[in-house]
Amino acid sequence: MIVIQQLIAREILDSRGIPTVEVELTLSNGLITVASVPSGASTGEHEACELRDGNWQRYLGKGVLKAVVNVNDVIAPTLLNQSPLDQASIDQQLIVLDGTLNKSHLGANAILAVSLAVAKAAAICRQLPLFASLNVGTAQAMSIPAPMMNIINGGAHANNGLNFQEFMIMPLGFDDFPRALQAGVEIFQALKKILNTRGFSTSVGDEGGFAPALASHRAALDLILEAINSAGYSAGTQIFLSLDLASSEFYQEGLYHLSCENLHLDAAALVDYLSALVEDYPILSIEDAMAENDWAGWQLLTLRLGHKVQLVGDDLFVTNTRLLQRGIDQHIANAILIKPNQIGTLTETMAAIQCAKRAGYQTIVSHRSGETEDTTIADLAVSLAADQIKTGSLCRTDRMAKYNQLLRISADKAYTLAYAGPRILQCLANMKVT
Ligand code: 2PG
Ligand code: MG
Repeated sequence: MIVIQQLIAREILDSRGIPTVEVELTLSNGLITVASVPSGASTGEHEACELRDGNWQRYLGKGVLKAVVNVNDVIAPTLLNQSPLDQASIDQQLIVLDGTLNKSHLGANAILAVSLAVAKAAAICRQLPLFASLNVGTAQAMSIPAPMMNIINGGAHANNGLNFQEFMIMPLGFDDFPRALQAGVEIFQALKKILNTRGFSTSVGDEGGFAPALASHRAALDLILEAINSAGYSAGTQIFLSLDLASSEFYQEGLYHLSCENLHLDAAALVDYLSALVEDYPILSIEDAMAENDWAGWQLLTLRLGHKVQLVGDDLFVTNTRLLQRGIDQHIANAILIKPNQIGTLTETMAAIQCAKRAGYQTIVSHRSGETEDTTIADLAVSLAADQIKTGSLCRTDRMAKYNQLLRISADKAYTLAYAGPRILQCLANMKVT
C-alpha cells in the first residue's frame, strides 16, 4: 500500500504578494505532490479562520509561519504512514486535531493545504487525473463548468470607485469550452480597445479585470455590451452578464451605500435598483446582492428576483452546509458560491456542492482574489459537475492557470465531457423569460 511518507509546509506568496501556505506531500513510492491555498479580500465574517502570524515585523503581520509550523509539527506526525485514499477520514482527523468550529487552532489555511495535497496524492495512487480521482465514488456524471469571467473589477479589488466588485460575462451559448473561452478572450480584448480609445485606464484589478474609473455601474455594463458587440458576439443569446456586488463591503447601519452614484439605499430600494438592471440588461446572475447578515434583505430579494435570475450566496453561505441548509429551508437565494478555503477541507467543500445540488441550487466553484498557481478548483468543478466556475478575467497567470487546466481536461480523449454552458443557458435563460 502506498502511504504518506512526508508532509512539509512552507510559506509562499500569492498573486497579491501576500504570504500563503504550500504543502509538499511525498508518497512512499517517491512521488511528490504540491498544493497551495488562496486568500480573499472581501472575506465573509463566517468563513473558517485564516491563521496569520500578526507579527508586524514581517509582511505587515500577514506571515503564515504559525500555520506552517502547525502542518509540520502537529498535522504531519498524525498523517504519516496513512493511505491518502480515504479523503473523508483524513479530513475528519484534521477537523478533530483542530478541535474548533472555525478551524482557528491550526488554521484553515494549514488544514486546506494538507487536504488538497492528500487529494492530489490519491489521484497519483489511483493513476487518474485529479478530476477523475475526485469523482470516484460520487456516482456523478462529470461536465466542464461554464465560466463567469470578471472583466471589470471594482469594490475591494480595485480603486476605481465602483461599488460593485465584479462585472462578469458568461459565454453560455457555445457547444464546447474552448470556443466559449475564445469568445471571452476576444471580448476582453475588444473591451481593452474601447477603453483605450475613450481614454480610460486599461490597468487591471486583483482578478485581472480592467479597473476604469467609471461614473456608474450602468456605464460598466454598457461598455461590456459594446465590447461583446464589437467582438462579433451577441449579448442575450451567446453571452450573458453576471454581477458580484459583494455588498457587505458597502453596507452600513441598514443602508447600502452606492457612493459612486451618490445613492444610499435600504434593502427594498436596492432590490428595486437591481430589478431595473435585470430588466434593462441580459443579467442572469447576481452574487451577494445583500449583506451577509441581512437575511431579511435576502428574503425580499429572493421573492422579487429568485424566479428570474440566479441569486448566488457567497459571504452569505461561506461554503458551509449549515448556513446553506438555513438558506434552503427559508427559500433564500438559489445558488451557492463554493470556495474551499471558506470551510477548510475538501470533504466539507464537496459536501456543500452535493447539498446544493440535492436542493436544486446552482453551484459555482470559485477562486479567491488572492490566488496561487494551484489549479485544483478546475478539477473540483469538473469532478462534481458544478454548473459554473468563477476564476477571474482573461489575463494574469494566476487566473489563466485555471482556464488552461479546463482546456487540458476538455482535450482529454479518455473522457468525453460536455460543456455545461447550454445546460445553464436553458435553465437560467428560461428563468429570465418567465
Ligand atoms: C468573491 C471573491 C472572489 P474575495 O467575493 O467572490 O471573486 O473575492 O476572494 O476577495 O473574497
Ligand atoms: Mg463574492
